[in-house]
Amino acid sequence: MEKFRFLTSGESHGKCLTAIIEGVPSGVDIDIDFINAELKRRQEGYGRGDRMKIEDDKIEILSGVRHGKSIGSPIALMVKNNDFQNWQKVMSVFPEDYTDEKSFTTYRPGHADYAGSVKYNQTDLRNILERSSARKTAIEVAVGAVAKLILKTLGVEGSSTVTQIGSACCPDRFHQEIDTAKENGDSIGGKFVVVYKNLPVGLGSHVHWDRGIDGRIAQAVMSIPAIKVVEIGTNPLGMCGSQYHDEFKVENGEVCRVTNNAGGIEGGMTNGEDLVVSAVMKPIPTMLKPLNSIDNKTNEQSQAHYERSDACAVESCAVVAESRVAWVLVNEILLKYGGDSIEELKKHI
Ligand code: EPS
Repeated sequence: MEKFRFLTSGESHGKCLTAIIEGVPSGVDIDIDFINAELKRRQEGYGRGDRMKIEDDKIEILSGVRHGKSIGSPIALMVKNNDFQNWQKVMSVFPEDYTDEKSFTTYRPGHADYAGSVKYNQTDLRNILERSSARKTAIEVAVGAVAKLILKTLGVEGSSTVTQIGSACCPDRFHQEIDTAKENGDSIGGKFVVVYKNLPVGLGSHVHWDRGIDGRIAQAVMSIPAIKVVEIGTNPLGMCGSQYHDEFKVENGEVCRVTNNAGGIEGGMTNGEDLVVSAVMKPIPTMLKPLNSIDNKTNEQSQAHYERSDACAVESCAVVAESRVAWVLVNEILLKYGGDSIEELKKHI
C-alpha cells in the first residue's frame, strides 16, 4: 500500500481546488509561507496568459495541522479560484442556473476535448476542459510543497531549470521564442530538468516491475498535462556502454561515481548520486490561430475552439514536476523507513 496518498478535486473556473493528503507523519513543520512561495513560483514564468493576473494562489489548510505542525491526521488543503467570481453562473452546481454562455463544441487538436467527450458522453466540451485544464496543478504544487517540507527535514532538496524553449537552448533566446510564437497566434513547448540531491541509496526496488522508482517517477511526471517525454539522466541513445555507464570511485571514504549519466537511478533504485529527471512539454493546444477541427454536433469541418490561454508554460511546468517528484520520493522514503512521527522516521533513517 502507498504511504503518501492524496486525491485532488476542482475545475479550472470552479469555486476552488482541494486536496486531502494521507500519510504525513506528525511533527512536520507546516510552513505556510513556504507553500505559498511554491504556489507563486508555479504562477510565474514568461509566456503565461492573463488568467495569472486574476489569480493570487494562497493555501488554506482545513485540517491535519495544529499550531504549525502536522498531527498525523489527513491534511485538507484548498486554493481558491479568484476567477470563479466571473464564472458563477457558468460553473454553478445548481440546475436552475443553467446557461450555455461558455459552451463549445469544436475540439482542440492536442487537448482532452475529443477523447474526453466520447468517454464521458458530453457534448459541451466545457465539461472536459474544466478538469483537464492545467489549473489543477496549483493544488498539486501545494501537495508537493508539503512533501518538500518532509524532504527538507531529512536534508533532501530539489530544484529545476528550463533547458530549452522551442528550438532555443540558450536562455538569452527563450523570451524571443515565446514572443514570436505569441505574435503568430501560436504556442510553444520546451524542456526542463529537475534535480534532487542528498537522497539515500535504495529507494525503489529491482525486485518487481512496479516497484522501480524510475517507473514511478516517469508516471508521475508523464501525467502532467502536455508532457510527452520523460528522461532519467543522460539520454543514452547513440552512446557506447563504456561512455554511458558511471565508473565507481571512493572520495572522502564514500563510494561515489566519476559521472552521473544514470541520473541517480540504477536497477530501479536510487544509487546515492543526484536524481536527474528531464521532461519535454508539448506546445499548449489552445491557440489564437486555430487548427482545423470538426464540430461535434454536426461533424462538419470547423475551426478549433479558442479561449484565453498561455503561449508557454514550461517554467511553471518545471515547478509542477518538482512537486510530483517530491511526492514519489516521500512515498518511497516512508515505504523504506516508515514512521508515524517525523522523529521516528528520522530515527529509522
Ligand atoms: C489553461 C488555460 C488558462 C491557463 C490555465 C491553464 O486558463 P484560462 O482558461 O482561465 O485563461 O491560465 O492555467 C491556470 C489557470 C493555472 O493556474 O495554471 C488550460 O486550458 O490548461
